[in-house]
Parts: sequence; structure tokens; C-alpha cells
Amino acid sequence: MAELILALDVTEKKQALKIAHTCAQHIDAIKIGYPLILSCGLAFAGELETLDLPLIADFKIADIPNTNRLIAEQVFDAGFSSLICHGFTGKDAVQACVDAAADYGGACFVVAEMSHPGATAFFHGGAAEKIAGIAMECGADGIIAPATRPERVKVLRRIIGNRKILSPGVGAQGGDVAAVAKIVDGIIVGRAIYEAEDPAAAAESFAKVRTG
Ligand code: OMP
Repeated sequence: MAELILALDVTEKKQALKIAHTCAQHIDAIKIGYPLILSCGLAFAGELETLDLPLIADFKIADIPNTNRLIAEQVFDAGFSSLICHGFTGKDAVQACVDAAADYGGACFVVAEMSHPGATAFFHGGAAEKIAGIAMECGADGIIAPATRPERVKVLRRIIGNRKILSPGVGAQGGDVAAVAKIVDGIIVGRAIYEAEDPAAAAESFAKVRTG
């Protein structure tokens, strides 16, 4: 059983609201990142308040600890309940995000390994394992790991135990839901839902992961 997280990577406000509302009953959270926020502003988070769904801020925060903290505070003040940060920045930078999340009663997820083909150049060779270790040491709530490489998810699971794994890469990036549904805590789906002719029906089809 895994949660279904909608990656709302559209840039038009009306479209974003429509998709969020029609999909709401089939999803557990909405992830919002640069595409929508750069287009509509951080305050857009407030427009989704009535849906009563957790909002995950995906800014893949990757700066020095002080800047990370300042970004995290903006995110939580805007109404998000979780954030995603990078882990290659090192323990102190990740710790700043984890601590800021804790101050707000929110959650922090650390990107351990990315899902796209090019990610192997830097995340393989021990880096992802090291980042997952840093996420654990810092007390992060979980990691982001690639649905495009279920075998890597299994390796990272051994490091993070029962912390959460949120996994993007199914659908448009070629990952197979069935291969990861039972080994992750949440699947992140964007284009396969928001580009579908009927986003609600697409969300409903992915929602099978929610019941196992
Ligand atoms: P689709 O490929 O359209 O399903 O979108 C996937 C979503 O997950 C996008 O918002 C990506 O930015 C995000 N994502 C990845 O695709 N790969 C990663 O390694 C990490 C993320 C993420 O952190 O959410």
C-alpha cells in the first residue's frame, strides 16, 4: 500500500486548480514545485487550502544551511506541510531543512537518487547510499528514490529502514507502478495524470496503489 502524490507541474493557475479539484478524491497529497510557483507565486498554496490535502514543496533545496533554513521557513509559512531538499549539499545543509521542518511540525524529504537517465553519473558509485545515510543521521522523514530503478529503491530501503520512500518516475518516465508499489510509501505521478484527457480517471487508475 502506498500513497498517491500528484505532481502538479502545470503553469496555468486555472488549469492547476481544476486538476487539483477533480483529482482530490483519488490522491493523498499534492506536490508543487518551480513550474507552478514561478508562474503563480508561493501564495498559490493557499488556494488549495480548501482541499485539505497535504502540500509538498518541491524546491529541491540545495544551498548553505542558513539559506536552506530561510527558504524552508518561507515554504512552511505559505502553508506547505512538507519540503524536499537535496542531500548532496551535506549533513549541515540537510540538518537545517530537517530542523526547520520540525519547528513547523512539518516533514522533510531528502533526494537520495534521482529518476532520470542522467542521474546515474553522480548518484551511482556510492553517493545515493551516502545521502540516504545523511538523511537518517539528520532525522529526515524520508527520501526520494527512483521508481525507474526499483532495484536501487531496494538498496536504499536497507539504509533507511522504515523511514518513508517517495518515488517519482512512473508513467511518463517509464517506471512501472507494479514494480515499486509494494516497496515505497508513496508514488509521485505528474504527466500521466495532468496530461491525461481525463486527469481524474487517470488519478483513479493510479489510486489502486492506495489499497494495495
Ligand atoms: P512526471 O515525470 O511527470 O510523472 O513527474 C515527476 C515529478 O517528480 C516531477 O515533479 C519531478 O520534478 C519529480 N521528481 C522526479 O521526477 N525525479 C526525481 O528524481 C525527483 C523528483 C522529485 O523530487 O519529486
